[in-house]
Amino acid sequence: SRPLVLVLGDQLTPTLASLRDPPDGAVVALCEVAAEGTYVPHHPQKIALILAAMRHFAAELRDRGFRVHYSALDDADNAQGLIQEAERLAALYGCDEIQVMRPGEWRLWQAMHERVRAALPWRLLEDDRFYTTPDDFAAWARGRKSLRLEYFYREQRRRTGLLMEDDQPAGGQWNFDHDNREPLPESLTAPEPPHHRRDAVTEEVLALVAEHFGDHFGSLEGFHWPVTRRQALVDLRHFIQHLLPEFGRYQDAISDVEPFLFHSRLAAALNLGLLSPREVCEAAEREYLEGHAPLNSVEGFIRQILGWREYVRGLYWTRMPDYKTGNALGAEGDLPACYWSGDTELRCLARAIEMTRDNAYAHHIQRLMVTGNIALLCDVSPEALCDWYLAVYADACEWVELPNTLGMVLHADGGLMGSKPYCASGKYIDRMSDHCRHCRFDPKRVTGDDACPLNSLYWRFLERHAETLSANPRMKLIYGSLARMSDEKRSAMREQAEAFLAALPRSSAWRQAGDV
Ligand code: FAD
Ligand code: DLZ
Repeated sequence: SRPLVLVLGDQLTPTLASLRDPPDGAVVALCEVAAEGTYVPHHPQKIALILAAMRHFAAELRDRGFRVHYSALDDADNAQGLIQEAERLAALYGCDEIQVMRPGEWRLWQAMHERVRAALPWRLLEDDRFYTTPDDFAAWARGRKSLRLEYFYREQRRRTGLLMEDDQPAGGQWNFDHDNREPLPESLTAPEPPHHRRDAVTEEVLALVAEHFGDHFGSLEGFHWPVTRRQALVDLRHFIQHLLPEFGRYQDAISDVEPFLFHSRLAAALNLGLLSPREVCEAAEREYLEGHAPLNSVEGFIRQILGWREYVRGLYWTRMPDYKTGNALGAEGDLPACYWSGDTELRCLARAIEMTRDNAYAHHIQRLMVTGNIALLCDVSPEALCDWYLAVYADACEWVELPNTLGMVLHADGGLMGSKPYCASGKYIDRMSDHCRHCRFDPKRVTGDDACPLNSLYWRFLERHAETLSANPRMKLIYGSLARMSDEKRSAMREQAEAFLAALPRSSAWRQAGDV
């Protein structure tokens, strides 16, 4: 056979199933296409990362002896859609089938499936770069009433032997989360991330992206993403040596000035395939075994990759396409316009959005407890919020973005993923960050001009969803507090929240919101 092996922008791994034993006539194709750059208005840094990494990877494959066709974005004959471009190239090279591995998004998987029996057939291969396949997840989920991460994660620990001592978890516990909730001390600063050299290929891509996508939300200036495996390994080493020991302790902390804290920034390289989850988890485990990093950090980190990352992927592939239509709390609001402009008096929100604009990055707690929580409290619809998260982060790909946003943040899957919504008031932000000190609002006040809006929004949210949430055992305590409040207090809070929402400008379309 003479296949066209299509390698997608997030499949940049030389040991890919589709690249293992190519027949003599095989042509490997990587395709830059306009459709992938615009189906949501991706952050320019995200587009630049993917295109620069694709170009470097194509060169690497050529060095390894593959016959490679690279479609550049501004090639005159580029069909500008992945399916169309692959079929055009297959015809051009006289190929008799197109091979591709499972992509990262359902919409592409479906489009490929529709062509399995076409005259020029597509052959779809499983992506084996993860610890688990969707079939493994389906087998684990079969017959279970609840699909909690904790049980999935324990099974993966046993299966892989990571942080296991015989059949027991290292340190005698599966979970050290109670050690991982410290706010940042005032004097502590986190080490700067590595700045990689930009070669001519990367410079050319940055210019191309500035020209074609420069009007998207986000700045290109602070581009420091690793675009080759070698650069990704530098980031991994930096994390292991300088950040991992403190990763656990400050995992939930939020800072007004530090965008990255002790987080790894490795998600983008992992998702593109520049790093493998195995090498990253094993590198972290080694630090524990050699006594360089404490168990709470190493376990916390491995849980994110071996646990959460695999779990959300399994959920995505076994629940799509219905998963995407979930809206269990009936949220119908548009996105607050400040998610594009940064123009808000809420200091925590403004800083999370400014950091997102500057870095195509916000750490997990900013995504969950700031931009996520505020969207939840403002009734933002899953569709509007998911499109935003998919656009603005360098590591965003739907298989991981959707369960996190729709499930974890918005509770829109009815509790499949999380047993309760992560809703929080201004008190939480005040405890975990130093934002409130710089904010015009007072996190201790619920009503009045200078009251933090998150407080009244929080109680409004609980009131509004009492029917769905009050029976939840994990929310009994908080609904008890609500029940003990006087009617006057409750209606004053309600009015305060409704006035805030009525005055909140909203716009899902980033263009209308203007530049930050
Ligand atoms: P670290 O804090 O250093 O964590 C280590 C690694 O664990 C990450 O690199 C990532 O691979 C993995 N990880 C951590 N948390 C999660 C999680 N909840 N789900 C899956 N993997 C996880 N992650 C993405 O990779 N792409 C996304 O599009 C994405 N969208 C998100 C949207 C929302 C609303 C939320 C709440 C989370 C989202 N996450 C997403 C998960 C997580 O926030 C990011 O993986 C993390 O912030 C990336 O930064 P880091 O590499 O410094 O992570
Ligand atoms: C996000 C993205 C962008 C901006 N551009 C391309 C591209 O030109 N070619 C490509 O193959 N992939 C691109 N991607 C990633 C895809 O949108 C998509 O997420 C993955 O290919 C799914 O596996």
